[in-house]
Amino acid sequence: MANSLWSDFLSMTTPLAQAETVFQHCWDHWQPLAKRPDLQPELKALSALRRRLRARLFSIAVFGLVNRGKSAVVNALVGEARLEVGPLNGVTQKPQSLLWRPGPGIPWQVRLIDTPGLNEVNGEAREQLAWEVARAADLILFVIAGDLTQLEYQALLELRTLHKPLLLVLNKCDLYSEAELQAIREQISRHLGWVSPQEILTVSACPKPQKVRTHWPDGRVTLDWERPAPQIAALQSQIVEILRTEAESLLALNGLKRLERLQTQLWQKQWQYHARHLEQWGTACALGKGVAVGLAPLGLDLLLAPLLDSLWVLGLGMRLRLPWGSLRRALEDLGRPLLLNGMLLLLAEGLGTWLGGSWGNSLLGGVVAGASLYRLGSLTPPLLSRWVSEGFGLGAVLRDLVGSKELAAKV
Ligand SMILES: Nc1nc2c(ncn2[C@@H]2O[C@H](COP(=O)(O)OP(=O)(O)OP(=O)(O)O)[C@@H](O)[C@H]2O)c(=O)[nH]1
Ligand SMILES: [Mg+2]
Repeated sequence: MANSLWSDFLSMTTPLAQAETVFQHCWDHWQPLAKRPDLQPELKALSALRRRLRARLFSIAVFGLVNRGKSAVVNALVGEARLEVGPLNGVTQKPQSLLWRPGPGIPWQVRLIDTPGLNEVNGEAREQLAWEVARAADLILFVIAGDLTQLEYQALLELRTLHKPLLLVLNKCDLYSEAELQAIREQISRHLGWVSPQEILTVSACPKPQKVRTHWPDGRVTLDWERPAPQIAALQSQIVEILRTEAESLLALNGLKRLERLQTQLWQKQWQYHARHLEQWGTACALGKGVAVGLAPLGLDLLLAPLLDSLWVLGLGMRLRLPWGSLRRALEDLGRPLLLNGMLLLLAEGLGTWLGGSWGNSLLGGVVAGASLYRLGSLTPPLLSRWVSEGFGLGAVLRDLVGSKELAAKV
């Protein structure tokens, strides 16, 4: 699809509709290859991603070190003690998700994913799982329970590289006075440099039980331990605000970014699958071009060479079943190498004529023409996924989403 058509399309539709159209193009493209065993993992992931987008399922990962109250935060958000909470490190051993209805008028299904603590003893594999969840999530809640430790600081720096919206949740605020909380927030803000003290959300997901004295009508006085209600409103309203204003763009953006990664993997495999044939075909094309340019009359050979290079790009596209839109991008990317090929040919022919007249011209011209086509083939694999991204409209929609001001401020 031409660029102008894409921009018309982008201005008319919502981010999710755009993302769904791109997914549909990719899906239609890969469906004929659904039975290829080597593509199964990526095609399964593509199918799951498409289902999630269609279901409007927004994922929130709850992330942090052990014992910070991550599971308690999830319980407080859903309003029920659904996940196990406990004083020992490593209570949560694997990611667990709960569906959450955050309030009326929000058309999104929200999945809260609790993750194992990052620094659990001998928990490297579980930490890995937690990172995978964070990478797949649309929003990350990073739970802390006091001033930042070195590990938390490093994890936050790493999370920032995912370019996802992140809410910093300071839990267990019942253990601190208002002045202490303010001091902690200011200290964290100073250390991080990219979050203001007001942006750090203070909550108490599972406050410490307190002694409650009850005076009964018969004059008895009893003393009981009672757990105060969780204080989670600040976090809840912030999430609802994000869901109201940005969920659609975030869902589309995250889905498309993951699609882009899948596409790269799929095209790498596709290239490997065809590598032997492509190699043989590339060599035959290079030889054919060399002979044709060598035999063509002077002048005509200079026109023939770029024409044959372009035909080679077209042939490659047809062999790999590239979408038509990607050929335009391919020719754009290969513009410089094509120009360089032309200049090298001109030089070689000049040198050949000087050294050996018309025979020298044909011989040297033919060799350089063949070698330059061969070189084009070696430039192609790393560029393939970019060409296809453009062909499916993925690149244009991603640029549009990342360029949108409100989102750029968040991610
Ligand atoms: N005082 C206080 N304690 C809390 C609060 N939230 C959680 N806790 C306590 O902190 C401990 C750890 O809570 P969890 O929710 O299990 O912590 P977690 O981060 O999920 O821990 P792992 O699953 O081990 O990584 C429990 O004993 C909770 O009762 C809170 O707001 N205030
Ligand atoms: Mg837990």
